[in-house]
Amino acid sequence: MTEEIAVVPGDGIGQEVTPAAVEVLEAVGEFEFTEADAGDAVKDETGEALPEETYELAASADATLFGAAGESAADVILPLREAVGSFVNVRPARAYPGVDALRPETDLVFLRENTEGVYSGHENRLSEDLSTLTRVVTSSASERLAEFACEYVAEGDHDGFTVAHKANVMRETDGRFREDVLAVAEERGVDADEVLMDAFATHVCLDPEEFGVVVCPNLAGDVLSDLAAGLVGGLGLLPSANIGEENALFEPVHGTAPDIAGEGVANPTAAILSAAMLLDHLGYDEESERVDSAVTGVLEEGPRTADLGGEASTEDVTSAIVDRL
Ligand code: GGG
Repeated sequence: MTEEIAVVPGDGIGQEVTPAAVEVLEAVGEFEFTEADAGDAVKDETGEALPEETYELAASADATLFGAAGESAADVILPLREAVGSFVNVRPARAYPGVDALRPETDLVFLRENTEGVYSGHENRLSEDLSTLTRVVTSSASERLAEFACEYVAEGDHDGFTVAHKANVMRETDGRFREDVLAVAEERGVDADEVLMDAFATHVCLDPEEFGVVVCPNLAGDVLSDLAAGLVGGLGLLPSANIGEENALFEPVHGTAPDIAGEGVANPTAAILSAAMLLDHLGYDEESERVDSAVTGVLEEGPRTADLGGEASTEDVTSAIVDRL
C-alpha cells in the first residue's frame, strides 16, 4: 500500500525547503503526497491559520512533512503536533565533516517534551499591567517522555541520558518532571544523570562531548536545541521528528527566515534530513540511510548555501543531493 504523506509547507522558507524534501522523497520511494495550507498567509486570506482540513489530513496521513511557522506558530505547529498525537520532539544536533562548526565534536539528541510546560497555551492578560502564564507539568507526560528516552537509549548507541531542568527554582513543576523522568530511568535500569539547564547551556558550549541524549521540558528543548544549532553550523542543519503513538510529523527546527524567504537561497538540509527521519520512522531504513549519506556527502563537498559560506541556491543543493541517491 502506498503511504500517504501530508505536506504542509507553512510560511516563509517553508515554501522553499519543503518541496526540496518532497523531491528527495520522490527520488527514493513511491509515496502519495497531499499538500495543505497552514500559517500566516492562509490566516490573512481566511482568518484561520490552521484550516480544519489540514488538521484532519495530518491526523489521518501516515506521516506529515511540515515546513515552518511564523507569527501564527502557536495556532499552527502546536495543534499539528496534537493532531498527530506527538508527545516527544526528537531534535538531533550533530556536526558534519566539511561544515565550519564552532564545536565539531558535537553529537547531541534533544528529546523535548511536546505537549505541555509553558507551551500549553494557558496565557492571560489580566490587566493593563499584568499578564500570566500557567505552566502545566503532569507525571503522565513526563513518564511517557522518559519511557521513550529509555527505549531510544536502548535502541541506539547511547550510554544513557541527561535530564536538563530547573528544579532548584521551579520546584513543583520541574521538580515533578525531574523526579518522574529519573524514576522511570531507574526502574528501567537506564543510566540517567541530571543538570540544571542554565549550567547545561554553558557546559554544552565549552565541552559538548560531555553530553549525548538530553531530555528536556518543552521550552528548554526548543531553546537549547537552537543553541546547539549554533555549535554545529546553524539552524539550516537541524531536523526534527514529532513522534506520537501511531502518527508523526517531521519538520526542520528552523522557522520561516523572513530575511531570505522568497529568494531561493534557503538551506534545504534540515528539511531533507527531516525527510530522512520520516523514512526511518515509516520503516524505510535503507532509503533513510541513503538520504543521510547523500546529505553528508554534499555538506562535505558542496555545493553550499550562503549560511554555510557558499553561493548555491536551494535547488542547486537539492539537485546535488538527489544526484547522489
Ligand atoms: N519548523 C519549525 C518552526 O516552524 N519553528 C518556529 C517556531 O516558533 N517553533 C516553535 C516550536 O518548535 O515549538
